[in-house]
Amino acid sequence: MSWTDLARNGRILVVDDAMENIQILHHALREEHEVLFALDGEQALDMARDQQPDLILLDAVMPGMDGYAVVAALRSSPRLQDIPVIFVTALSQPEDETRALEAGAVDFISKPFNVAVVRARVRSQLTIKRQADAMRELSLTDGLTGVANRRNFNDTVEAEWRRCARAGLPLSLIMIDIDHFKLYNDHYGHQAGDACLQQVSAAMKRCATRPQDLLARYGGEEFILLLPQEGQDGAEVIANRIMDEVRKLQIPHAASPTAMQVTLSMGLATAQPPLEGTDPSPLIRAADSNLYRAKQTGRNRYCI
Ligand code: GH3
Ligand code: MG
Ligand code: MG
Ligand code: MG
Repeated sequence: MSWTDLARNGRILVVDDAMENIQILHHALREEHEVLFALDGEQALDMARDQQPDLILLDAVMPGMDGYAVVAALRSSPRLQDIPVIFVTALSQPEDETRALEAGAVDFISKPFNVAVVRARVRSQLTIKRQADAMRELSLTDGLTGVANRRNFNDTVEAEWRRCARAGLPLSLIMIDIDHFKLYNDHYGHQAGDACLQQVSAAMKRCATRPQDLLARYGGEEFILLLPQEGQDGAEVIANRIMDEVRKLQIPHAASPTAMQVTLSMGLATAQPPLEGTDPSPLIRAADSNLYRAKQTGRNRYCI
């Protein structure tokens, strides 16, 4: 994608207590972007939460919650803190601008403004935002399989643990390891091994599709599936589904001493409410030791 393409088609939230100011900005931006608007600070925060805009153009002086308070609220919310904010305001003193930048705005435009300059600054901030989003996505994704990486899992499991603890919900984990994968590599070659990892992870991903489910590559040929709000029965259903899906792939494994095709071993562990403490690591250890038992007792199975 080119530099200019990156900057187009963003979703922009315009916040101003004067409708005519909103109309001017809407007119300036609507050809390239989707423009939403809010007439006060509270409405702006609600819109930001519901619509997740790529950029906010924010008036400073508004009755009730002013622009500075809106930026402060955005910056203190984990879900909203990465949305860039440009002040567009009749204020024009250096201290107004400094205060806005210190509060967390990325740019400051004084009224009256030049429309072409506003468009250009908007494009520039959208480009930076897209690049930051892409970097973040890369830093959380496993390069070979496209599933979450271990860092992503570690962050997510802690957040989900806290959420389930608060809501009185269970949380389950499935630790998954490919059987005799070293022999697979030795027999078919490392590239075939990579392709196998891709196929198996795609099949596993099809088995847990709720938005809160997270499949992560935990190590070389080891994966972990995070199932928030899922008790032991639900986790077993998903484990069986994964077994079926991978069996259906029918990936030949002529070197395996236990099966003619690629199989998995799994360890399941469930924390029932009330979830204690804030540390999911005992549950991860439990899933791991159940996986070890599945290996010890013949592979191609799950243990609870
Ligand atoms: P077990 O059934 O006990 O799990 O045996 P195993 O051979 O699967 O287990 P082991 O831990 O001995 O070997 C794991 C193998 O996975 C060794 C390593 O070369 C391979 N592996 C790890 N990461 C990758 C990868 O990214 N690509 C490929 N092709 N192989 C990998
Ligand atoms: Mg105003
Ligand atoms: Mg293995
Ligand atoms: Mg392993």
